Amino acid sequence: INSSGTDFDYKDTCKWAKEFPMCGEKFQSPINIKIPNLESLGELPPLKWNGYENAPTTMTLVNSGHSITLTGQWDDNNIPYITDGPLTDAYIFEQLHFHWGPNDSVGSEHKMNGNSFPLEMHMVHFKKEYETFSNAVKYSDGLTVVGLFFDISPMGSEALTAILGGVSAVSSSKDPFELDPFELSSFNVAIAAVQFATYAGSLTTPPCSQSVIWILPINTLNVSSKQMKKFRNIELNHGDTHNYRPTQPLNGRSIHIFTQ
Ligand code: SG5
Ligand code: ZN
Repeated sequence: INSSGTDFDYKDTCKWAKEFPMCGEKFQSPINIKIPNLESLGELPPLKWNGYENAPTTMTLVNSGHSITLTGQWDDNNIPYITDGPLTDAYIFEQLHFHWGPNDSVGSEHKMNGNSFPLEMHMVHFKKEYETFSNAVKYSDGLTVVGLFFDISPMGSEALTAILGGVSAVSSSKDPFELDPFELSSFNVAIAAVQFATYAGSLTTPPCSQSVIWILPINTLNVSSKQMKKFRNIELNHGDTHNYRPTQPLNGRSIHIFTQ
């Protein structure tokens, strides 16, 4: 619910721009990433994950009505942040959440060579110099979101198990659920030594602020069918059965590639 008392749904995402004008701007997300067309950023330093091995003191899962969102509280100096790669400063971890759909052929927001994945996870970070997430959203380099793609595999993913352990408590409830704290490093370990695509875009939900440096590893992690079933059981606002926005026009932006 925004300040004018309205909310958005996924039934007609083209209507978002009527109430949220930035959703109609030119450099929106998600996009389709065509791998053969990428330009190389050359010799970038590897992306660096700092403090991801630190477990938080508390960890909370909440159903926002648009996704499930995981947040944590870390002691001073223990808070996870990323640096280097295409980034010019430290970006502090804010939250992670997921996008999915009613069946395995859809769900991810970004596409790779026109292909969708059943699940996409977003690790949202804000630029340290802007101090807070809500302030950082006002700047074109305010946020960086690392998006991870998941594909179906019988084994699923251990890291998802820890999150999904709390999902039944929030599937039909807006009450926050306290998880047993765990470190987030399993996700970045899983994408060690892979290539990344990066481009400038927006939040994929209203208000669609064009404040995001997107970082997308070009590989997939595993999710089992049983794990996907748990995502699809989460009750979203307005009876939505998916929470992905369709891909948006590139409008001349370049997508760069780099390796860790
Ligand atoms: C917004 O952007 C919201 C997120 C929302 C993303 O700015 O942030 C806030 O409102 C600050 C609290 O919503 C929440 O965090 C709800 C608790 O994403 C989601 O988590 C729901 C999909 C959109 O982010 S994205 O561009 O990475 N998809
Ligand atoms: Zn997202």
